[in-house]
Amino acid sequence: MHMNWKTVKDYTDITYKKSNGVARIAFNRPEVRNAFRPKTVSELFEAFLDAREDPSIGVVLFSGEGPSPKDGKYAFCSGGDQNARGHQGYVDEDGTPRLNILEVQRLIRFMPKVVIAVIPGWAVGGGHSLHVVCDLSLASQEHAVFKQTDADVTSFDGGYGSAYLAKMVGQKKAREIFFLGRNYSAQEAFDMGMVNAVIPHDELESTAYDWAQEILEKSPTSIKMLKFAFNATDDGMVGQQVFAGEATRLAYMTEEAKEGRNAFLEKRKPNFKNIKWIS
Ligand code: S0N
Repeated sequence: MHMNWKTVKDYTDITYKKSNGVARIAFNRPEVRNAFRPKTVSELFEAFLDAREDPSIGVVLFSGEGPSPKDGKYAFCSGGDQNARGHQGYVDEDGTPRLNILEVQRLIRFMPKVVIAVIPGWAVGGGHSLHVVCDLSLASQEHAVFKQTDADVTSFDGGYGSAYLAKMVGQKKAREIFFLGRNYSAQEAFDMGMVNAVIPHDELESTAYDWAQEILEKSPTSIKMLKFAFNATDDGMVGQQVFAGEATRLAYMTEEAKEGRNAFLEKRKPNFKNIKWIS
């Protein structure tokens, strides 16, 4: 299907567009390898929230604009902007230190829609963790590079970025990625199981869009329940809560739910006698 992107809102640090059931959110600071500062994170949060709340959207593509006007290199994201980093976090325009990228991670993790990381270049530090938390990852064959610098800059994503990564690539490999901080190509990332496909750079965006359209042909309730089921095993009580919330929504659609509600409103005892105990 033809990509017919329409800009949702003009931001300074990101771009945000929609087309045929797909939202595309991308970092737009290519001159610093798409590092995020507090303003970037606020904009990301607002855009992801909008995509989550829009019932016409089923898939979100998460990428990075580029190439850099300075040297022509591509990036998904190089993590927290080290120029904005103060003693207590990343300092916003009001001087308040923030550590809010984890809220974006949770939005991605818990939204009932598929989020695909579309990785045109560097995925580094907190940027690496963002691709890990996405449901799927597609990487540029020529330009994508994966790297964890957390241990170089005294930073550590002890949540999804590391522990969930280990579920994906295995404990030994995840520890190697963090402890040595080496560069890994798209093919190496694919071979260790943290990337779904390696795509020629010129076809990356259209392939991601095609994957999104393929997903949009599936049953939305199935996709949503499957995502939350995949999550639940690693997310403890919160995973159970999110899965159970959707199960409650399904229960609301039954005849017995109507009887329970009507009985309360009509101030009578509910009559569930006609409801079968199906096994
Ligand atoms: C990405 C790298 C490997 C690219 O190397 P390359 O291609 O040689 O380019 P450079 O010449 O190094 O960079 C080009 C220009 O871009 C600037 N730049 C790059 N990355 C950053 C950055 N992260 N912050 C600020 N500027 C950046 C360069 O300075 C250069 O600019 P000029 O042209 O002016 O010299 C390489 O650049 C690299 O290693 N970058 C740093 C990667 C890094 O260490 N990132 C931070 C890791 N930590 C986090 O992400 C924190 C995570 C986090 O936020 C968090 C964690 C836990 C709990 C909460 C939080 C939270 O904040 O919420």
